[in-house]
Amino acid sequence: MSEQRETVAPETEVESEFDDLDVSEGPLVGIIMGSKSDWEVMEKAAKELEERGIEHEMKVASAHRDPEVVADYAKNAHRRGLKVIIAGAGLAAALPGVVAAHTTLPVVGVPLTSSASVAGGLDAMLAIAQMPPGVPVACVAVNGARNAAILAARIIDV
Ligand code: RP5
Repeated sequence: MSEQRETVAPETEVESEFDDLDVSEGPLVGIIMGSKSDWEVMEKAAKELEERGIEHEMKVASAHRDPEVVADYAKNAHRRGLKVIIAGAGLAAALPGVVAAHTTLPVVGVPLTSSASVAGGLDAMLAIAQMPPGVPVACVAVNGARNAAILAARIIDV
């Protein structure tokens, strides 16, 4: 009679290791912006999330200046436990749309004014709102970072 050995499928071992991982402790909302010059306005989103006790993170990366960084961030966001991404940018504000192109997570875009803005940020607002069918981005008011955070909180229902 052959020796009986308990065998565990490799998939099962991996799955049980994942069972021990607590992703609930990581950030739920990612706040990304195109430039350090956006920080002052985008901080209002962080403050709102802070007050609501919602874990979040902030990152500066430009869709035009750091395209690979932005793509990697968006591609890994779901796996890292993020539920919503808030993306703020000014001028030709491609950032929210590029993030949305690389993730199925909901993306809230914040059009920002900057020193070179046209019509007080209308350039950024149109760039964010006028997404092609199939790649949605929610768009709040120009400099509406706080509303973006409130919307993110409602999306994740906390
Ligand atoms: C955008 O260009 C940024 O989001 C920022 O609002 C604007 C100006 O950037 P800086 O020249 O101040 O870095 O990409």
